[in-house]
Amino acid sequence: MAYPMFHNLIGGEWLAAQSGKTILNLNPANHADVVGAFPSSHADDVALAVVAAKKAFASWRLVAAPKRAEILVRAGLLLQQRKEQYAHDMTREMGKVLAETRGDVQEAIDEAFYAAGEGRRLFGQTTPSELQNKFAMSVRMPVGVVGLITPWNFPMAIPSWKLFPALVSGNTCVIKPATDTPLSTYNLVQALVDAGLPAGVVNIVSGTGSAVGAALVEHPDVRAISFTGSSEVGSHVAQRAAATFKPVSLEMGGKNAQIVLDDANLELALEGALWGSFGTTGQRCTATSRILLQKGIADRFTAEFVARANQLKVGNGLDESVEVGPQVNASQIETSKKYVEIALAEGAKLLAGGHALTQGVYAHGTFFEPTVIGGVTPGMRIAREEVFGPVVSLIEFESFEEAIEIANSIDYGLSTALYTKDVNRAFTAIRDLEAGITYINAPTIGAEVHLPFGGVKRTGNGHREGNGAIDFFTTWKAVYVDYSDKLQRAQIDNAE
Ligand code: UN1
Repeated sequence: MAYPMFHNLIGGEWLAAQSGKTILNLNPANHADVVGAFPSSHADDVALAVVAAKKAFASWRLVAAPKRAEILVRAGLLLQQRKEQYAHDMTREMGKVLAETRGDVQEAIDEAFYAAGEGRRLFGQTTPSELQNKFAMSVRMPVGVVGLITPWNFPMAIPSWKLFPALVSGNTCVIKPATDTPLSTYNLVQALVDAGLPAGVVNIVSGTGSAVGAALVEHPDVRAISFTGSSEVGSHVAQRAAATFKPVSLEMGGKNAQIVLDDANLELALEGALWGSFGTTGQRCTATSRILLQKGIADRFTAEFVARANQLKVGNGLDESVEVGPQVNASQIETSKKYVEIALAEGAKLLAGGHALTQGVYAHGTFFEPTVIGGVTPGMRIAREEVFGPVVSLIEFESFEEAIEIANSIDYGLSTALYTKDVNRAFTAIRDLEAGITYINAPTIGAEVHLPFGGVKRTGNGHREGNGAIDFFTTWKAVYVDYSDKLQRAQIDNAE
């Protein structure tokens, strides 16, 4: 079957990988559907892209920030026009249902307008000097060439979280799209190109993490790396980047808890848990993977939740009636299977799903049943390790304090949710939950682009995307302007 060939974007030109090799992008709902062939690039392609980005940096950094921002506004408007097409492309390459891929494109649109607003802010500070007739201020400077390594689960939104703030700040970029879902990054960058982005300001180099990602991290002229992916890979990235003292922003795993107290609106908690656990087929770093149930409502919640999980329609995300799409690839299916086995071996109970779907309409894709595991205790591996699939654990508790303790007892700290009507407990949870995000009466998924996004512990290394990305993509310069026309010695001439 014929399928399109895609090339790297380097210095404004579309170039094949120097290896001449490609990687096929397959529809996870139907592997016979080949979305396209993308370059299988290596360090030599990365090197070319970095040269192009370095060259473009010399002029891009001098474009006034409000003008850089206008390109983002135009790109945002183009994304609005192309939303439906790009959502279809994304469902085809990634699997999640159309309502969600429309949301993913929308998140990129939101980010375009939000980051564009920074073009007229990029605020620094002024402060009094300790000396007379001397002016002191701090200004934000771009970092230079930045390397962006992005995941497959939000194949347009997450690249936009990195590209747009990096660009408005005056950096030039080399982006490595996820190996499974490069088309959405291409679509995003195409919108930027059509919006008038100069050649070389954004370069795309496709390929595997071990070839392209590693080369970006090690390249001496790449000044910073922004990475979203697993904690294992993130740890390698940070260690390798340390050799050249590159700042690294890491956005990694989660094991997010939704806590439901006895006084909660049960219907709301059920809807939230279902959406948080099985939206995006559980493949979000913010996905609900532990539901903590207070004893008084646990039985009722469990029965209803299991019934609803069993009713979810699994299938090809291009079918508007489908609620849960495929997992992105066979290796993710293996992980889901493995964790179901581990959970059962540890003594937990399978309450719903638990198996790959392989027959009939599912025969040519990578589908897994929405899976609910009950009788889970906080020490079990299924309660502690990230699955990144449609597998959720139910854990029961007695007191509010115990729930907070269980929620915090893991190595991750991205998102948390509490369902209650008790305002005192809500604010106590906001204070005490160890996570970058806490929702009250809303599920663990659904962050908005203009708030800080990121987490603690194994989830991140302290940086934030959204409101916070500018801090990563700029570096401070302190500026002193002495208009006294004489030598004034700091710490000496102001002594008396
Ligand atoms: C992710 O899963 O990596 O908050 C990002 C959310 C989305 C982003 C998820 N807006 O669920």
